[in-house]
Amino acid sequence: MSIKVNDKFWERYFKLIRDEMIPYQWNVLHDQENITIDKERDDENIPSEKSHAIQNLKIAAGLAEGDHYGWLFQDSDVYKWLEAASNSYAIHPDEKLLSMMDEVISLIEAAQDEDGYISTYYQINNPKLKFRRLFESHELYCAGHLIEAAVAHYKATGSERLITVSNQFVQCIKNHFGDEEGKINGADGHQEIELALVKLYEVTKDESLLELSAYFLEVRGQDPDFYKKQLEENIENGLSQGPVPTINNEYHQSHKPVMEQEEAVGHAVRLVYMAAAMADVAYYLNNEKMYEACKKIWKNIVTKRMYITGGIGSTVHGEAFTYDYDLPNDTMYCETCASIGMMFFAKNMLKHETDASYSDILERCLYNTVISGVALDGKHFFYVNPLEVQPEACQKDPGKSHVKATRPSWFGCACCPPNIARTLTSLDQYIYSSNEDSVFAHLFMDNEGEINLDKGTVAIRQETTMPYSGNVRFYLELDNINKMRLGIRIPSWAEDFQIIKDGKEVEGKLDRGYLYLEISKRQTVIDVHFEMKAIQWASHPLVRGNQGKVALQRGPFVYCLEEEDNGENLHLNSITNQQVTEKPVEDSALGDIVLLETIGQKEKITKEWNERLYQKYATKEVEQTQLTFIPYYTWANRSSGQMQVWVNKKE
Ligand code: FUB
Ligand code: ZN
Repeated sequence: MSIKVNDKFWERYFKLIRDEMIPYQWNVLHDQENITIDKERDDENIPSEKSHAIQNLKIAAGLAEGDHYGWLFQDSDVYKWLEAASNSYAIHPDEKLLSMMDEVISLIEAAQDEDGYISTYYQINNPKLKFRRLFESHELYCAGHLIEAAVAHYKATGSERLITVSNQFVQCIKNHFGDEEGKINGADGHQEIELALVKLYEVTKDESLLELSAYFLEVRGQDPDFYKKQLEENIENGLSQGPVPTINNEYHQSHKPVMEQEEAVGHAVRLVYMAAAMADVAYYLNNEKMYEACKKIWKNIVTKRMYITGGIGSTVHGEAFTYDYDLPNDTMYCETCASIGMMFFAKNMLKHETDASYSDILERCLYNTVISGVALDGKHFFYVNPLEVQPEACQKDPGKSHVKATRPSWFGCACCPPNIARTLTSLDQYIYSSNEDSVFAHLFMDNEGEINLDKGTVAIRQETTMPYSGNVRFYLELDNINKMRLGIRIPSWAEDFQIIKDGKEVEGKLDRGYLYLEISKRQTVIDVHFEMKAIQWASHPLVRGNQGKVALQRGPFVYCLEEEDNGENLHLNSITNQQVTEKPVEDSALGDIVLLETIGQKEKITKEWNERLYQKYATKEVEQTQLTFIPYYTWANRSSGQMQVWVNKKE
């Protein structure tokens, strides 16, 4: 499949990534950008003086002297940058970018040990503890990001340099890990290599990579004491390793074998990276039991533990899931990377079954939490994506130090910024999937390309007014095929739709949220019209904080109120039964957007409240107010102020 996205909405992001994010992130990784790096939360142990990521590689390569600086996984920032740069190069080849990538690749080659190992923290500061503190070491997590970068770089440029580095590291890993006597029989504390190995398999067709991935998935949780035992062994072997922490197995999803895990627990990014890998391995190895396990985890997330914005992770403590229906709007985590991981999970679930419940979530994550993670200038980022913010609380409530009212320039832990860049530049891989005789359209954006089916090729082109309104036109041209099926996702936000094939309205067959059309002419034009209007969503009654509230959505975008448009004390506003109108604005400070407006009510703070905190209940005085909603992803791009997604509803 080869698809090129030429969509106005997304091309703005590709350009932003190419012109701003990639050069900016390159400078930050080289410690050449004059910025303040924020701690992701109040914690004096967070390394936030500088990135030092390139310098760490130089030191490991023997090209500079000094100590490692930053998190144990600082190398992954460089690998994710390289992946984003490769994807961007594929969209828009550019010699300067190619030479920047070559420079970094040379450094990685130089930093790699003879035996294939690379992890600059352990190489520089702690060689004796290589692979011996897997609960936190992130060595295989970094290997995974290296592999993903290698695959992207190979696909974009044809160069095998990083594939060679990856293969050498994989061999080193195979030499150390496995259930044979004398090997380490366990997995990294942070899942990532599992999904990366499948990607490497996809380009090399080396089946041992699939087996290694399956091994890492299946060994997790077999011995819940594995991480603890590793630390105890270090003590027995006289290896100095600092204080021994208590291991929280749920945090690492190592409390039981993955096939038995039915709920989303622990660190949210780890969980969804793991689940994405499980879905992929299950697909390639035809492992029905593993797919069934994925379905249980998926169901638990989307029916009980996910925010309407596609955010996951209800608490900062362990950046983790908590319990069913616990979705606080102002203390949540909703890490950008976690929603990116949900996109990976959804994409891989779609390989098993074309079911709109997967692609709806993919779209929800992408158009809301994922792009909320980057400011419209491409140089400021959210790690945590709240659904309700009061800036004073971010500053004065220690329990909300992780919630930022505006996007910082960078973080001590910089996992999210390059993750956004690499994901958005790979959007072409999320639009369609196919099988022997069908093409499935999951996302709607202008694009064109070719998809290979068993008997031939279909040239496909989408022209659409999405995400602003719901018109999509498909042009199909069959080459060597007599017939095929096109499955078109009917989004959950489209209350009605109409399909016109070669000028005639058709009904098609609806199955699990996809409308199927039989295509038998060489050239076919299909027009789809999705009704796109503001919808008011309610939450399950057990989501305590959303009781009596609604959230607005139009098309793929969830909306929010911001103080800039609505004044302070957003919590005093209510939506009434007045009509919600749409107001398209072009070239605004927030770009081209459609505002939603309605006449609501605002509770007055009457003078009786002066000097009082409580008084006997009396009917509240309200005044009419105009409420203006903006797409959630655009919030915090103008001023620092309050923001709220869920708003009181008065019948
Ligand atoms: O641990 C590596 C990355 O840093 C995780 O995926 C993020 O949640 C952040 O903790
Ligand atoms: Zn992150």
